[in-house]
Amino acid sequence: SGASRDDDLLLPYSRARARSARDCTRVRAGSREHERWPPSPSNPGARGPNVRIFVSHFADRAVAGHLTRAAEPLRTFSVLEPGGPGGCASRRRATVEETARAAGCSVAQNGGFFRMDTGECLGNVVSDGRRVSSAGGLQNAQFGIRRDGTLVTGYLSEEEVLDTENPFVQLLSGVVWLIRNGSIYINESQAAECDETQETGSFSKFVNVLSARTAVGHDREGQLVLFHVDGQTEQRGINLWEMAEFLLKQNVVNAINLDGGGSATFVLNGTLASYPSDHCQDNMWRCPRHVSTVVCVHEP
Ligand code: M6P
Repeated sequence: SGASRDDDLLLPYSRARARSARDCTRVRAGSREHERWPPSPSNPGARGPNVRIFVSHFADRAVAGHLTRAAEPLRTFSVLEPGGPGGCASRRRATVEETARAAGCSVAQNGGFFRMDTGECLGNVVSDGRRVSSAGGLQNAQFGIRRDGTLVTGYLSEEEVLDTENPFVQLLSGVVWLIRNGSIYINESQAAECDETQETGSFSKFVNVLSARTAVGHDREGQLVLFHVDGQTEQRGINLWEMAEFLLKQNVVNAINLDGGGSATFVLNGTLASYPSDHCQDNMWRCPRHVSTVVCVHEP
């Protein structure tokens, strides 16, 4: 939709309210709001990722999850296509375990959003230097690493995604920039982002509903941070405000929300280590969903 805010004011109330998508305008050129974090000095003695398990109270609910930190993200973090290279082109879907085992990830979670009916990877995907999916300028929260190790979080025009001087080596798209430079940025995200990238419902339902959630970002030391909590849409889990507040307390400086709900999956050394909410064919059991891209922590 090309309608501007001012146009909205001229529309009859019902028509303005009926618009399902906000700001799904393509930004091809120029600069959009984002944050850059300089690469931290390399530390050859650094060990593998630090994985912490928590069962924490959010309001009165106990919710279980994982917080992972990894040093030297340029050398230890990859965005992976579903089932390996070529997965986005072939609209493949795979479990996080399948994708993570093949790539040797010590920690892996589901990553970007995808179309549940077609398997299409949504948004930007740069996987180990290969650009395999494009947002086409649609505005959603991005997280990426440029060739020199700079961590980039926020909004990017298509021109900025395609930069060749210091290109992205890893990049993926979420929905909602949770934390910008140490402050919660959810209201601003709701005004700025295209909400057709998520299929949960209205943008405010997507933000406020209890669900399983995942996120990616970085802390004040320039370490990569992965976050995961178990849940079940509308019954268990946390909303985006609760996730952002948790991450702020963990010294996270910038973070974006990745796919959640039945897609939320945490895999440790190739083995499922979370309680996914998706049902198996037999409704009594839960099965890890076949998802799209994966965020992976691996050996340097
Ligand atoms: C479908 C099924 C269920 C799942 C539900 C919610 O009905 O796949 O098993 O629990 O979707 O999925 P989500 O939390 O991803 O919205």
